[in-house]
This record gives sequence, structure tokens and C-alpha cells, in this order.
Amino acid sequence: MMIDMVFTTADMDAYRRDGYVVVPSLFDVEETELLQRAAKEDRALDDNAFGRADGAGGSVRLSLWNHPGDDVYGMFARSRRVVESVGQLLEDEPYHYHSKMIMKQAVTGGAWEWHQDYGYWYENGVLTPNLCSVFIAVDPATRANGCMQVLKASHHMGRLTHVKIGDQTGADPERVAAAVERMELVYVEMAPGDALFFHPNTLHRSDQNRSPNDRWALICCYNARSNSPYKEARHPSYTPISVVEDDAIKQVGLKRFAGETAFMSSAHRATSDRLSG
Ligand SMILES: O=C(O)CCC(=O)C(=O)O
Repeated sequence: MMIDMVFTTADMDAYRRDGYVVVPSLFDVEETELLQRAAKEDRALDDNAFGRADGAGGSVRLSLWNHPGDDVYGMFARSRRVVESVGQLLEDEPYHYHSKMIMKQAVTGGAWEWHQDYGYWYENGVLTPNLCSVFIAVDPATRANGCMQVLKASHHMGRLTHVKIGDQTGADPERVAAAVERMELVYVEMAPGDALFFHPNTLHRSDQNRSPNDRWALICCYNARSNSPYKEARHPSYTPISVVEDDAIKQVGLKRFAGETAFMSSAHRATSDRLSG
């Protein structure tokens, strides 16, 4: 696959130094509205959602699928601008590892404990942390409704031991406490359509949502082709991404709302069983 340069050298340096980079307005207003509408009106997404207790009396809701389909979510995950950006960060061909809709609802939305995504994915036979997650804000994400928090440069610690906290798997609380004392905690406030690219060893969490506003997000996760897991696990081995041109989001979204009834693609439906991250 040809990888075009999407990130500047400064973006790449920031990602390597800090473990994340934010791209404001990666998606325009029309694309973002299509994503919001698709997600909020999607019964199948809702039916497939499951909860994860946060250890503090709340529960986070999410829906997860392994292969991107031909629906609006698939167009985001397969869009050239995302796939090529990730390819640049991975310095390898990215493949889709899974996507999830985080449905952090108004008033009752639960928290996420401090964790590293590679804390989970290591267990799936993935040998190196050469993966990347792209958090795309569906709703505005603010401190009030539980935006993402990242610990800047925490990916340099490498993978931490993870332990059960509620229904979630969190990073070793003693190490996290020491890291929080020494590293900068950043509240990543985002407008719909902004994208946060983050390294799988970046420690991140988010608060419960006690505000009257939802905080939904689409997170698309990618692995490097050369890092395909050595054993079968809950997320796929290397599968080439059928990359779509950037205008595909609008084409598919507008078609969807021009009267199509079957929204969730069969590929999406088939794999959105109760998988966990
Ligand atoms: O949505 C959030 O606040 C965090 C989600 C997350 O960390 C995850 O899905 O691994």
C-alpha cells in the first residue's frame, strides 16, 4: 500500500514524544452530522451494546465490531485520510483491528479506569505495541461530560501490569499513582469531528458523565500488518483494508438517509456480538 504523508514532521514528533496527537476537524460538519445521526438512530448498535462496570457505581456502554462494513462507521474506519495517517504513525501497512462506539450517555455514563490498550491487546497474542487507536468525537467532549484524559508521554513506560477493577481491566494502581505525580495529565476536550490518535501504551481514562449531554465517540483501532497476532484471539489477524476515498462518507451517509432501511451492514452485524476491548 502507498502511504502518503498526512502528518507533518511536527505531528510525528509530537506523537512519538507525547504518545498522542489531536487533529482538529479531521471530519467536516456534514460528515460528523451523518455519523451522529447514524449512531443515535441505530437500533442494532443499541441492541448490541453492553456495559462495563467502572468500579465506582457507574457503567460504560459500548458496541464493538471486528471488521469494518459498508456502513457509515465503515466509511470512517476505511477512509483514506484515517488509514494513511495511521500508516504513517505505524510505519507499516495498517489493518483494522476493531472499532467500537463508546456510548457514554448523559447523566448516567460510567467512567473508564486508567489503562493502556496494549494492556489488553498483549493478551491477544500481539507481540509489539505497534498499534494505534483513533478516537473520533461524535458529540462534543468536555471535562463536564467525561472527555478522554491522557497522561502525556506515559507510553514511554512500556506496558504495565493490568488488574481487574470492577468489570474493567485497569493498569496497576500503584504505578499509575506514581506516574500521575510525575507526568502531565491532559484533558482532551474535542469538538465533533476532531480525532485523537493515540499510542497503545498511552495511559488514558475518563470520568463519569453527570452532565445533561451525551459523550459518544467512535474509536477505530489498527494494528500493523507485520504485528499480526501469533495466535487466534478475539480480534482479527491481518486482513487488508479496502480503503475508500474520502468522499465515501458523504455518499454512503446521504444514501442511508435517503430511505434505506437496512442500516447496519451484514459484516458489521455478524461481528458485533458481545466482544470486549
Ligand atoms: O471513551 C473513553 O472515554 C475511553 C474509552 C477507552 O479507553 C477504550 O475504549 O479503551
